[in-house]
Amino acid sequence: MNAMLKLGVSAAVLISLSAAAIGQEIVLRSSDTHPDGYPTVEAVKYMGELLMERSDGRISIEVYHSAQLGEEADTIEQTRFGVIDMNRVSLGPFNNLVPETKVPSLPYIFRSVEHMRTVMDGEIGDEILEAFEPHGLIGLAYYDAGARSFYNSRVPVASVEDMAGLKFRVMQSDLFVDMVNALGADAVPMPYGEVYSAIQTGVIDGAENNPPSYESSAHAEVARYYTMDEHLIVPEVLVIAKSTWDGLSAEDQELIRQAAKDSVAHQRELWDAAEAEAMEVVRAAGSEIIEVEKQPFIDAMGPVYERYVDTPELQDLVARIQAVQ
Ligand code: BDP
Repeated sequence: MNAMLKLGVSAAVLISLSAAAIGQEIVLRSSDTHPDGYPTVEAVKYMGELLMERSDGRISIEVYHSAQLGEEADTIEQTRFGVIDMNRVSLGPFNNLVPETKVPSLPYIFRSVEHMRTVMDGEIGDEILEAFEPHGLIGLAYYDAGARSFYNSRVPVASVEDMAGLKFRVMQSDLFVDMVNALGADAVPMPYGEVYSAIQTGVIDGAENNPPSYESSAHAEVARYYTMDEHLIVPEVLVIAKSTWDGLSAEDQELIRQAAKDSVAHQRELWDAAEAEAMEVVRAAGSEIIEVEKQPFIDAMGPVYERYVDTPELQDLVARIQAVQ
């Protein structure tokens, strides 16, 4: 090695050492309500590995899974104020805060998971990500959450009529309360972590979620009738606090954005496998899976669309989503 080169190498080592010494290593704390091993948790960990590699060990992510940092409504607030750097949440709990998120949270807005992926991967998805910024958050990427269906502890619901009088927990969004009411049932908004004991003690009859959540939350143990009405295909979103973001260099922002995008394909692969596995597990454990005709459920949603798609901008967004092939 020639002398100049040696000098260059040792200077570089020195600079990176001193950067570490004065605390320029960036550790992003990220929240998730799901347990370790769940596809969203694993995807953010994977994103952290990509970042470590691409930043030569300078940027990392610590994932706090299993709601260690709190229930989603609270962690969203904490992320807005920069107490938590990153958060992986369903779009649903953002509905009251970011109006644009109501559209992909509408029942039956997507014809299939494939349709959802095409829409959210395109410019409509980007527009909705950008809508987070005025609320103190930067939207980084979407993950899959499959389709959500109703489950309960009392009756095998096989039609809209069977929903009458049942009490279902929904995520904390007015839109989902009205969705359940439109089906003739009662809605109880409640944090995810309280649902198991609420069903067990009979405070509610059931809830609604995708198969991996139905299984990993152990709700299947207390609510064995799972009706495949697939009313919501609402994606998950990964956000970062705007205050954290604004403290990063443009290069680091780009590294983070790209690593988030690059974790999506990995999450989807894990998702597809988790969904198939969850169905097997709950079936084997005694859940009754009930196939239903979806059209009457779709037809009942008219009033929800009328009420929530209430501005020309949201109407246009709905029309554009429906037009995507
Ligand atoms: C799961 C979502 C999670 C929500 C949960 C819920 O991944 O973000 O908190 O549903 O129903 O599918 O609250």
